[in-house]
Amino acid sequence: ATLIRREDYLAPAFWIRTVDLSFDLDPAKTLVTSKMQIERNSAVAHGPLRLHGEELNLLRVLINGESVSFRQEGHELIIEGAPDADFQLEIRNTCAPEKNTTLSGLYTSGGSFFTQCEAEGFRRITYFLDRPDVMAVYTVLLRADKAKYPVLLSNGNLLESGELENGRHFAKWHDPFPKPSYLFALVAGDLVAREQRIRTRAGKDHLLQVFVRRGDLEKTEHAMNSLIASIVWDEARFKLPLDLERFMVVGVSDFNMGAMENKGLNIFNTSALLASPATATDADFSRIESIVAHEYFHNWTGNRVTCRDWFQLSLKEGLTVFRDQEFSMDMAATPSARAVCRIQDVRQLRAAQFPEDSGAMAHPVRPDSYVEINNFYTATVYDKGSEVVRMYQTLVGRAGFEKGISLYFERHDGQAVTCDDFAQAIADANPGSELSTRLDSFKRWYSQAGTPRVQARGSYDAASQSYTLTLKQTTPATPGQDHKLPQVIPVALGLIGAEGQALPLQLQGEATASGTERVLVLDQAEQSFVFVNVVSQPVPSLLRGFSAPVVLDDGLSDAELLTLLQHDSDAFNRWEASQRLALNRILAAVRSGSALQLDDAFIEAMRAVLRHTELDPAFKELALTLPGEAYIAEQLDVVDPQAIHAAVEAAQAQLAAALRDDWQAAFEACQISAGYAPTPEQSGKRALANLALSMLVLDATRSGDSVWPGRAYQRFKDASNMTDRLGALSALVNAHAELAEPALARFHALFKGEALVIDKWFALQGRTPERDGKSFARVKQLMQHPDFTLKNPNRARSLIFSLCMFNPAAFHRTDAAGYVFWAEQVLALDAINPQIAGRLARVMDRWSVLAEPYRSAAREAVARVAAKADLSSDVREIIERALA
Ligand code: BAL
Ligand code: ZN
Repeated sequence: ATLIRREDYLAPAFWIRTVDLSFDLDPAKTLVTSKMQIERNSAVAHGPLRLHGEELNLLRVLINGESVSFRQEGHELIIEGAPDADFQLEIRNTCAPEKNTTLSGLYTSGGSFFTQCEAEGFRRITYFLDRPDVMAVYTVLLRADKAKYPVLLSNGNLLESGELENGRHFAKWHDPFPKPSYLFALVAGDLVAREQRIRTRAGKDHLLQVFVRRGDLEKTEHAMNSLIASIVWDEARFKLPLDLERFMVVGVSDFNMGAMENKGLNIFNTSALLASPATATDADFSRIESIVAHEYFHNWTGNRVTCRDWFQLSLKEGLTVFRDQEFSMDMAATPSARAVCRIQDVRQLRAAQFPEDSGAMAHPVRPDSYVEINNFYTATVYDKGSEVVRMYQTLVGRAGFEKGISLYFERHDGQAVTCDDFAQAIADANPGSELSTRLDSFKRWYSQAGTPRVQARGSYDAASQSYTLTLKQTTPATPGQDHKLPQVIPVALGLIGAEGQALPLQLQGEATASGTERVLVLDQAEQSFVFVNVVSQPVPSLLRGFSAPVVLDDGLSDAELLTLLQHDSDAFNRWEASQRLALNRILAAVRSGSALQLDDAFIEAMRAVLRHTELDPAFKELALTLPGEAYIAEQLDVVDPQAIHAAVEAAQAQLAAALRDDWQAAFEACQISAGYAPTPEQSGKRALANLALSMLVLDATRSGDSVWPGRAYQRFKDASNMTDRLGALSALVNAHAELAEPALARFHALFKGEALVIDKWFALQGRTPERDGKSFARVKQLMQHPDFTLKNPNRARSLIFSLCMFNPAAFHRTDAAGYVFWAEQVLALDAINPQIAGRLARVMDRWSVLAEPYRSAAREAVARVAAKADLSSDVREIIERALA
């Protein structure tokens, strides 16, 4: 495995302009013929033609119809004698789809054929210049047995289809848009489609289709609605229309990612596509909406303009995550529901990306090197990348950002470009803006890894009625980056007066105040801002809406946090105040090694939130949910997962007991009589009802009372939707109630044939809080369950990842059995599917911050994996970084 460096980028020596592919589909041996029109890149010195190919059986190579000499070296096919003039290269090879357990390239799932080509899967189908800057026009002929594979799909438009001899048939597809090979797709199988014809604003007609296995059709309505909403939104917000007559989406149950944006033929993990009220939760409905949107939005941000090389991955991913987050917020409609979206996105960023940025795999949004690109589809590239795009919008304003996007497409439509090109377009569209005047330093967000720390301290001078806010920033060292320069950090803020009122904001030197919220730009290591005409000592509300992906130390006291929780007009910071109040208490207990004892001030503040007559249930649920254990661990230099878990459990138990009557009132107030709809309003109520129920069952189980466990069991049995059913089941399981066992058995029996629901059944047990080693033991036992298999990524994730990533108290054991289990599963998965194994390997990114005895045992487990000679390059890279 070799290290690939961004600075070594070279344009390709050849361009492939068109490619005619024909497939004779057979699960054991598929024959692929590829005819490519190729020309030399005159800008590059002459050299051989080097094509990528992996796990292929080469049958013949012709140039302009004549045989030509070639050699194969590693994963390359090298042709020294390629002509200078344009030529046709014909390659014939076979591959073995049914043996392909990696789910990269062409593979079979449930008796149908599917492809996954991003990032480097196309080379597992045929020999090609498999790099995103080589864009070709594809024509694809598919031939297969008609009875087994009645549906034959590829990118673009259907040119013709018909019958062949021996019960076979064919379909020929043409995609008019030049595209990189990673966007190629084919599907062949016994599938059915939900169809919808639409006319867009531009007056064009389009056919939308969602293909799934028979029996799943009624679970596609939500995805279709989400697709239509995405099309409408992108036209309205960014003036980006659907550019194909036909847009297809296909579901597959064996899939490494959530979904894939192949041009005109998106392929989805069924978990990101199928939903019915009986089988999917509110969270599933909202995840499906955002993933359908995400893949659709890629049609412009990713497909029409793509990446020059894989180092630029965030060019399309960060931007497209930003777009899907904006879409979800716009769909949420009310200000409060928008804030809920934002809070959920930030919670996710802090739970996944912050730890990544402080661990062995820390890398910039635009990485400088990689061994295996699959390892860089990360929270940093996606979620921090999205925060970087959000900061552009914050700095140039919403209208300015939309102008920037227009200029980006004006300049680069049809091209493969870089993050620099994107930055330049946004800046050039906004001359004189806060962005364009400091573009070079802003771009440090692409090159510096690590989460910046911002310290904020205010001092009020009553005599001059001025308030001086001093901001300091530092970014910690990360692997390979010892010294960091200051970042450009937009700090949205307001000042809150003694009565909770928003104070007018006037900086020294300004003639008048301008509103009660504004954005300061911190771009030095230290800067002070002086506000004048401040009538009383204010409480600063900083980093509103989480205006930059940083860790903020504002030094606020409990009293000041309580003021924010009560009065801040920014819902994000109100929520943040609730989390900080909880976090301070949990951290104090963990640091001192003493048992956590919640104080009345905190409990009364939480009671006030729960009883509040104006706050939405969705907000209440978020504010009353304690910070996650991964986020708590992030705040500590030495991490004892058991101590963290004990403090969180104690806080939960005390909140459950102290607010018992309020939980009951909230539970009852959140009952819904209307039919199920996955709206923000209904799902907020269900979320709070489920939290309240879990608290009531927890408290009852501890005190030996059987009323609430009984009610939860009844609710579990009678539920009319999966959100309520799984909520009640989780309440019983997480509280280790006696009724948990019969409920689990009943749930399994009820949903035997529903793979996505059985995944939930495994996941719930994988995440059950540890009690006397029983949760860990149960996971090991479930590995033997007839429904368990390592081959299906969703199933492997539901049990193994749930334990290793989301159940710290069950995983981090003093006897190291969790780590031994992890090492075994990484190795077992690596033999089947290196991409999934690489993901699981990431669990040990932060082994070195663990307290003893966990630290030594974790290191030993990592070393045990490292000792295996034939690891995939995926796992090898992660493990070597962990040990570096
Ligand atoms: N491009 C890989 C899947 C996604 O981010 O949409
Ligand atoms: Zn994406």
